[in-house]
Amino acid sequence: MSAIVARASRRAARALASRARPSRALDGWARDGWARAATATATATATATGPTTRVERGRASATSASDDAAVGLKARVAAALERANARLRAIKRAHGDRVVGEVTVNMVAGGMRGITAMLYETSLLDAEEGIRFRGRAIPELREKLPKARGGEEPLPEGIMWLMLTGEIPSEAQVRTLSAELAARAEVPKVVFDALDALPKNAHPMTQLSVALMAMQPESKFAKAYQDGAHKTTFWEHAFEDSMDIIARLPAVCAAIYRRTFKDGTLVAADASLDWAANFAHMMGHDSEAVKELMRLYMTIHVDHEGGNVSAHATHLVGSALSDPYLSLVAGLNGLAGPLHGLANQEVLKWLNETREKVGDNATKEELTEFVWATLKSGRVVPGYGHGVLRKTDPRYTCQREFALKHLPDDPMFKLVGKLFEVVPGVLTETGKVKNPWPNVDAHSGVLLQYYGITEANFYTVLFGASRAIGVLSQLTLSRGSGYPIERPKSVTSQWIEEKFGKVEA
Ligand code: NMX
Ligand code: MLT
Repeated sequence: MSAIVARASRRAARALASRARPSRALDGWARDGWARAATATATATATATGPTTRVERGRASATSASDDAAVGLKARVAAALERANARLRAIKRAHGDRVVGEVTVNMVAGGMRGITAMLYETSLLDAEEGIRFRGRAIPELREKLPKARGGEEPLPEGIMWLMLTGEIPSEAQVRTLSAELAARAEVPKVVFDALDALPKNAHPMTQLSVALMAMQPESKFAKAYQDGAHKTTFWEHAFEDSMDIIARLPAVCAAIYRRTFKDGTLVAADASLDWAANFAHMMGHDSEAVKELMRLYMTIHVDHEGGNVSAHATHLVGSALSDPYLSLVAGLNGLAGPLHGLANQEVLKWLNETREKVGDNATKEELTEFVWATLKSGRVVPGYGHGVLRKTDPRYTCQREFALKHLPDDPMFKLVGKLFEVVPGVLTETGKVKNPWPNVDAHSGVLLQYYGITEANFYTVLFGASRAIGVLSQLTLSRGSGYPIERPKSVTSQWIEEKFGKVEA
């Protein structure tokens, strides 16, 4: 196995060497970052070829990772998996027969809400406090994860590293990862051909799905499986596919953006930039402010434990050993639903509708009336409510903090703030909404539109690019821990009556 890691590191080093001369002038961060990344990758190669067993490599990694990027991500994942698997075996031995919870008929008939039924390591959602990534809440991560030089928001590469390894990466490790992603970023031509075959008005999420499917024939996981790979190596192939997909997403998504909403000309990648900044750049949005927003946006949307539709769908499909391309597309197609990720586009449309109807200086009474009108027309209030959360989403709160700092006078931001004062009251008054507070989608569009990304139909693609990092990280870990095919039991309504008694309709 160490040979595989070593091969991967050598490949990355070669790719880095060939790409380490971006045509545009590099700023200090980038020049520094590239030089250090190339050195780090070379060192990773040496480290990975050294120890012969997984355990030895894990130990060697543990000593050097603290001070440098000397150990590449794949070797750190190997070491983390080894620890995690030993722990999981011990947990099963000690607690395997313990009861986690009870399942009522209402839970079975109610979208499985409240049923704890899945292992998912990258993040955990608390109904009151919100999401924690490997035990760490968003404010802590905003402080501790590495940032771009001069930037204040975390780099999404950092949270990816954290989710895959459980470790906060050093700056050097994150720069190594940025560089490795840049080295893998070339998108095959077939993707653009597939996009060109679609009508221009195909929804951007449909385009994303098709683009990823066009890349699927390149799956290293699928090929390795067909070539008879041993199951203990599955995670390595899943990791390779995941890295390729994440690396290519900025170019793919930017192409979708520019062909759907701009003149169709593509902006070349700037390999000196970090992943999120390059994403903004390829979309054609080059200000430092947009790059900072993209870093924050891509960090906070990555993961929301395992039960949400996109994570669960990816996890489920992956459990059949469908490759990461097939699995991710399943998840993204779920994200494209209006009760899930598409809610961010719905929010912006609804805010525009609100503004048109009641203007910028609406009173609370006028806004209350408008919210009731939305409900009475049989629609939901987008951006409010949640299947698990019972308080304001901390992802909403951190976007509000960003807005207070960068766009305090934006009329749309003010409208979002005013709605926060009336929507929870109205939803509570309905007597049925379990969580009347805003979720992540209530805020994201307002930040994007402020910086000129006004095309609401594109917003879920941005969510999807970020979510890919989370669900593919877990997919890699799931294969590394040998999770079985997922297959819960379903029952018929007749089965329920036969078990608990016949009822009169
Ligand atoms: N507006 C109107 N009605 C709502 C809302 C809302 N924002 N939230 C919940 N309800 C209704 C829900 O439709 C259900 O009605 P009924 O019994 O008539 O079917 C009732 O309240 C009970 O639902 P809950 O148990 O509170 O919520 P549930 O867990 O079923 O659904 C959501 C969670 C997120 C799907 C729901 O709150 C919703 O539709 N919100 C609006 C869409 C949205 O913002 N989605 C994004 C979620 C975050 N994300 O990115 O995925
Ligand atoms: C998410 O980010 O996936 C959403 O908040 C939905 C969820 O957690 O169910």
